[in-house]
Amino acid sequence: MAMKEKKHVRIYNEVTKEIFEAEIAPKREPAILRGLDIGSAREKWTPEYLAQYGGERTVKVHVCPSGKMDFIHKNFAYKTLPFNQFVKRACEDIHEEYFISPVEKYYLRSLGDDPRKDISDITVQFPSLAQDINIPKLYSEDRFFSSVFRISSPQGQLWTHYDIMDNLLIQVTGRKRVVLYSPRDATKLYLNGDKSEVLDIDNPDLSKYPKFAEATPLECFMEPGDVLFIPAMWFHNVISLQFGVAVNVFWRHLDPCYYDNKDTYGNKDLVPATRAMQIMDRAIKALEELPEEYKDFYARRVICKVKDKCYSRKHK
Ligand code: AKG
Repeated sequence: MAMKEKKHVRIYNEVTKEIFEAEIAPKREPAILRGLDIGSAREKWTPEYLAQYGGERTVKVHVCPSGKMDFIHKNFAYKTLPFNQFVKRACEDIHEEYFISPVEKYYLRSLGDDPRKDISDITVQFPSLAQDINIPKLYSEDRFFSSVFRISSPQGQLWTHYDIMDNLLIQVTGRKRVVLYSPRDATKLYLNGDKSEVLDIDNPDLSKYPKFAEATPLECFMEPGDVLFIPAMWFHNVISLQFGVAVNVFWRHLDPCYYDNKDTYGNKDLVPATRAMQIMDRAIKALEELPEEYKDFYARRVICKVKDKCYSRKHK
């Protein structure tokens, strides 16, 4: 079975907050925002500069023998390194000092001071570097949730996942490819929590994941200075084509009552959604008490009911 042809993310130039709020965010589709002022970081953030100004603060990083990180078979380890050491290693092809292999790859998703309680905010964890970046204020500042460093070795690939908040991914240095899938493709992505089990999106095993062929990929290649708007729940898979530094900002675009207060990553499902999933687990348990043919019959009825009542008219 052939996979669907890739579509391309729409590019907008020199967008203002007014245009973003009136025309782009309401579409609920990813968009590349080009020509925004992201500050002097774009020129300044060489590996040497990052190492000097990021200093010795320790960071927890993913270390993987190959670029393709596999969350199912856990082919990576979490290791702690001083930030300057990490940057040095992440831009090397072959390492003199290493954990697993001389060609291992590194990936940083920065965390808060206490990752269980604190939210990543680069102005708190990396104040001198944060001065160099101008985060485009396309959202109301009182909605800000977190700012996260994403620093990757060349060929580092992050699995397909979704977040529950709106997001601006600011590519500061290095090129990367991002492939996105609509929230409506959730049923074709073989989800395990917030992640897709289909790791090799370019050569998927369609005998194991046949429905993946029906998902429609939306692709973009980000250049330094590009900002990608990733609306909440849009799945994204990211590969760094070069050593690259990005900062992403999440903000709460919905009423604060929806969000789980214990969410430090911006990826815990909204409170009513978590409740619905738990109720569904209980419904499944109840169905399992039935003889096979009744279970099948009532499962179909439950699905019909959920579809009729809950699918959006726009997408039925
Ligand atoms: C995000 O912005 O949510 C990402 O997952 C970006 C990952 C990356 O750019 O490395």
